[in-house]
Amino acid sequence: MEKSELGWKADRESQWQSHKLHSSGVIGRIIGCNRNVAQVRSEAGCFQAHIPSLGSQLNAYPVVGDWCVTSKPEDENSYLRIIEVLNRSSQIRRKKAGRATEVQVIASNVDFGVVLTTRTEEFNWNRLDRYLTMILCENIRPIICLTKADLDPDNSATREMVQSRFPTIPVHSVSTATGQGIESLGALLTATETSVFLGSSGVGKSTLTNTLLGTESQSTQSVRSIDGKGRHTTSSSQMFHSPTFGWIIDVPGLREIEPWNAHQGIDETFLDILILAQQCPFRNCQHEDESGCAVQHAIKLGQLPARMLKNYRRLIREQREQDERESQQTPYSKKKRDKAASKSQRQIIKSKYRY
Ligand SMILES: Nc1nc2c(ncn2[C@@H]2O[C@H](COP(=O)(O)OP(=O)(O)OP(=O)(O)O)[C@@H](O)[C@H]2O)c(=O)[nH]1
Ligand SMILES: [Mg+2]
Ligand SMILES: [Zn+2]
Repeated sequence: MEKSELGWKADRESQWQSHKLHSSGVIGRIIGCNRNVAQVRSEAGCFQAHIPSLGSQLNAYPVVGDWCVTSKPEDENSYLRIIEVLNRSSQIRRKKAGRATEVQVIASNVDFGVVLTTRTEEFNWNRLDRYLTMILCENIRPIICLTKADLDPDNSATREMVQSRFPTIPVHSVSTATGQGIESLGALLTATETSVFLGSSGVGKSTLTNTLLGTESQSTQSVRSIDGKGRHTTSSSQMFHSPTFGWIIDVPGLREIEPWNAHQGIDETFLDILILAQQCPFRNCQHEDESGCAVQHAIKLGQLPARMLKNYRRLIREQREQDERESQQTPYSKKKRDKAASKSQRQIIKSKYRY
């Protein structure tokens, strides 16, 4: 398989030509990670590589989707050495579950971030907001996929409800059981690009992966009927290739989703609040009980759901906590984080009118 089929883009080639390891190393893409072994796919074939421990000299801890420079493969059974992880064009990042303030990269070099969600009794806006925040703070095109449409008799109303909240993001109702929406979703994906499927356990990520691949590559499992929760069938991330739909990264469902360093992603996801806030009399309005607050006014008029402000506030609070904890850990990291939020709020608001 050629590099371009693996998702290698032309702009990487010139960088690689002048890379210090150009003559001694081989380019490969990490298509699977399980504990400390990675599957690496290169033009020469598919190989295994040991993932060095976290404290090693490697510039980044490799994840699925990464391009890396490896030692030259000797034979099919020998393990490659990962020498360097190349700069990522995008990454899906969250705060590692648990107490430590550390980042976990879930997938990298992704072109499409497909968020899968399904309508149970109440629509879970909070999870959708969080997944979109992770996607929108990166150079990744978002797609929302409402799964198991066959089980939602009002699926077209659900789609419209979600579409009106996110007017610029493609929203598709799909069912792997009836085939509804599969074709129109597939039409967005391209043969040489990479999509990551994100969503709670049991939402149907692996089933949709299999449907698009036309194979049973990933195992799937029915959801516990009592609480409707999945069982975490997929336990490690893996990337699959379809000649039509390109690379699909199927990841395990995440229980805790706290986006990492995601100020810009929050601004993009909660654009409605950002626009209203421009009319608040105070520049640093917290939208609580300040007089004349345009956000609170919109809530009173029923133009903005109160839960949206609640989710927004929670995300902002988490980001502040991350910033504070990180600046305690390393004095310079705060500066780095601020710089990472590259697009200004003004630019984000302006971009709304591009569509
Ligand atoms: N009725 C119906 N069931 C579906 C559909 N898609 C998936 N399912 C079922 O939902 C269950 C869970 O699907 P999976 O694909 O394993 O879910 P997952 O998101 O990969 O879950 P994790 O790997 O645990 O993160 C399986 O029993 C599927 O058969 C659908 O469109 N309609
Ligand atoms: Mg799965
Ligand atoms: Zn306000």
